Order: sequence, then structure tokens, then C-alpha cells
Amino acid sequence: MECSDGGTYILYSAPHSLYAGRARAYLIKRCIPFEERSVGHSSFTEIKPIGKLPTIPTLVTPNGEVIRDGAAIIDHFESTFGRLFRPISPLQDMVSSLFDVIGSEGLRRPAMHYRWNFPEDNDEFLHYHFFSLFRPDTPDREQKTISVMEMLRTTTKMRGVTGDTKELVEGLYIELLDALNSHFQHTPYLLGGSPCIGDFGMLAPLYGHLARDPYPAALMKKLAPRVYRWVERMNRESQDAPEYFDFDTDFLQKNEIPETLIAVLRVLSQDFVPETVASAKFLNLWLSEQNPETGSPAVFQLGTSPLGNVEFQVRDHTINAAIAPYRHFQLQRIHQIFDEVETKTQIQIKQILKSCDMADILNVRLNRSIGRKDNLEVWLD
Ligand SMILES: N[C@@H](CCC(=O)N[C@@H](CS)C(=O)NCC(=O)O)C(=O)O
Repeated sequence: MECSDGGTYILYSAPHSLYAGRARAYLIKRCIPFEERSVGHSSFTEIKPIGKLPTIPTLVTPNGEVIRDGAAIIDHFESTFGRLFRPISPLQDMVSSLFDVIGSEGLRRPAMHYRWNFPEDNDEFLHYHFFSLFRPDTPDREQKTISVMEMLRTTTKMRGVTGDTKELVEGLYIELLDALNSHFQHTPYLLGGSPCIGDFGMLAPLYGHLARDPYPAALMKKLAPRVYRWVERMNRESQDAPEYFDFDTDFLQKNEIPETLIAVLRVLSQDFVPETVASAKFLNLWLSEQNPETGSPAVFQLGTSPLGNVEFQVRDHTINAAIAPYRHFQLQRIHQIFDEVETKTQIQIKQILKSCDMADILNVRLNRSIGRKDNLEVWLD
């Protein structure tokens, strides 16, 4: 199968970035030749205006196309060079897409908490990484490093981690590690012998923050060795699954969704569903009041939350988190998969979502769609 258009790609990224980890793993698994560059590289100045936001990952293809956003980078390869990591079975495709959106949007609380709330263990390591983003001749390099780190530390609260919710966030994360660790007893990847789109989404928080920063890395190694091995495996070109002995390299049998994976989704549903329901309610009201122009941005700069916050309940705790339309943008794929299949398959999808307490996800739809134009997520008609 043709994998790429032959030349070398440039990936603007950073070793400690949450979202860059997802795109990097995809390029590795797809055997795409690429060179990683820092956002501090002089060439990024020309790329930034085309990417519209200075976020990583941003990819430049051999013919000069600039693609900002991890999901868009993956979609580019899946649609241009062949569908390799999106299962053909609509049930598996739906589960894979669900893991993708939860990985990229639903695990920011543990990812931020375990990065920023353990300064004694993490800060020296993080300082090295953030300092290294700036070129050595950058004026006030140290001060700039501290400012970036302090700005990002505030996003922990923005996502809903406070003194009142900290234990809940930790409890849910430990349950997730436990459930994933049990699942990986049976298969090397979420859906069998090959990674799916959902593996890449889940890798975003589970690699860049949770498997690398000193405090959570130790926790993962100690509590969930199989999850740690999956993180390693996802960053290697080969299947890297010797401990599964003769496991093949395909997805599981048509339509098979293992019970251990349902158990993982059940853990994830606990805050993902109420947050998504509350966020959709908020945004639908906001859309009817503000009626944003078609083509206006539905994405904002990191550290800002211009739309406001929502409150939702998880196990008797109230979480207050910033609104991010992006999760609804990604959920559109799940709605599209559901809408396009025959009734019999729709019933099976509903059964699976019900069994993992995610039935509401199908009904949580915004009154306006979100699309992508010139590298930005924008409101459509
Ligand atoms: N939706 C984007 C999010 C990318 C993102 O927020 N990346 C972070 C680093 S992990 C970033 O570049 N932040 C810098 C900024 O927003 O200015 C994606 O999936 O690629």
C-alpha cells in the first residue's frame, strides 16, 4: 500500500506535547519519513500564519501543504493514502472514534493534574522541556520559560481540577489504568493486533504527560505495566508485541468489541458523558443567542475560555470546566457513522453504547455543525 507521497514530512512538535504524541505515533506506525522540528525553529515563522494558530502538531507535507491539528493530520493520510487504522466494521469504527475523542478531549483533567500539581517531582523535568522550546539566543529565555509554565499551570483549574475535585480526578484515573491494564492482558492494542484511530487518540494524554512526566510515569509503571508497554509499542514502527506470542496483526474479528474494552469505556463515561451533555446544552443556547457567522472560528487560543464554563456532576462532586467546542467537532464522526449504517447496525451500536453508559452520546448534537476551513475549526450553517 502506498503510504505517503515519497518525500520527507516536517512535524512541528515537542517531546512533552500531549497532541504531538498522537500525530508522531501515527507517522511512525505508518512508516512515513519525517523530521521533527521545534516551534522555536526559524522556519516556523513562515508556517504559523498558514496554520492560523501556533499549536503543535503542525505538519508540512513534501509539497508544502501545512496541516495544523492532530486529527486533521491523521485524516489527511487515511483519506489520501488509504484507510489503514480506521476499522472497516462500523461497530469497531465507532468504538475507535469514541476512544479518539475521549483521548483528545476527555482526559485533560488527569493529564493536567498529574503534570502541574506535583511540582516537586515534575518541575525540573518540565523546565528542561519548556526552556528547550526557546532558541539559546532568546532574550529573557528563563523568564519566558517560567511564564509559559505558569500559564499552562492555570489550565489545570480551567479543566476542572480543584482542591474539591482532585481526589475524584485521581480516583477516576486509577480506575482507568486498572481497566486498561486488564484489557491489555488480552490484546496488544485496543481493538486487536493493529492500532486503531482510538489508540492514537488515547496516546495523546497517556504518552506526552502521563507516561513521561516523572510522577505519573512512576504511577503508570507501578500500577499498570501493560499500559506502559502499550505506550512504548505505540511509539515503535513494528508491532512490538512479543509477550502476546502469536498474535496476528489485524483488528479483532468483524464487529468484536471485547468486554474488557466496554469496561474501559464505562470508567471513561463517568465524567465524559455529563460534561458533554452540559457542554452541548450550553453551546446550543449560545448558538441560538449569538448566531455566529458561518465560517467564524470555533476554536480559541490555549489558556483562554471566551465562551465560559459549564458545571456538571460526577459522583456527588460538581466540576466546573471551560467550554471547548472541539469535542463536539470530533463527535460528529460518531454521529456520521451511526447515521450512515443500516437499522440493524444502528441497533447494535446503541446496545454497545448502552452497555458502556454512553447511550446519550448519540443524542448530544449541536444545532450547528463544525467544519474545518484554512486550518481552523469553524461554525458551519
Ligand atoms: N486540536 C489540536 C490541539 C493542539 C494543541 O492544543 N497543542 C498544544 C500543545 S500539546 C499547543 O500547541 N499549545 C500551544 C498554543 O495553543 O498556543 C490538535 O489536536 O492538534
